[in-house]
Amino acid sequence: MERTFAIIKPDAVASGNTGAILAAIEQAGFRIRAMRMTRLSRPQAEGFYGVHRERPFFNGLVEFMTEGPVVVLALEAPGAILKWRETMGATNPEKAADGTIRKRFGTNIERNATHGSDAPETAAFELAFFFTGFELL
Ligand code: FUP
Repeated sequence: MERTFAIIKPDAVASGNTGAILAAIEQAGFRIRAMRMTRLSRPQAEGFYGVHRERPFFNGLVEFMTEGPVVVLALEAPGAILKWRETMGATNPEKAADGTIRKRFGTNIERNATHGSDAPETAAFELAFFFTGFELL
């Protein structure tokens, strides 16, 4: 079993797609191990996306991620990290495969409905960023 970290981003929460995305997550075979609706502060969003600090899209990304509530999730499945990346589809919804979450619910490369960890180290960092050890037991 492997765990990964996911976010249902402000665009998808605001457009009323939280439930549909949770259903897609469960239908894809993930077990939801922890989940919380929250709202990211600016320092939280800047810290979470710290690896992108020097990128031209950083400020827009922080603005977007703080504009409204998000749902943070710990997902479990065999090969969860890669499996969740495949279930989400490409970063740019226009390039994402049919049936993927970003294709179904994303708008553009910034407002792309969901986040997923890209490697074991980032999954560990991101899960610990939002959940206590007790919540992940
Ligand atoms: P991903 O791992 O698929 O979420 O994609 P990246 O780590 O490359 O990018 C993280 C987030 O930055 C994306 F989800 C959206 C945002 N982004 C932009 O807003 N513009 C870009 O050109 C690239 C990424």
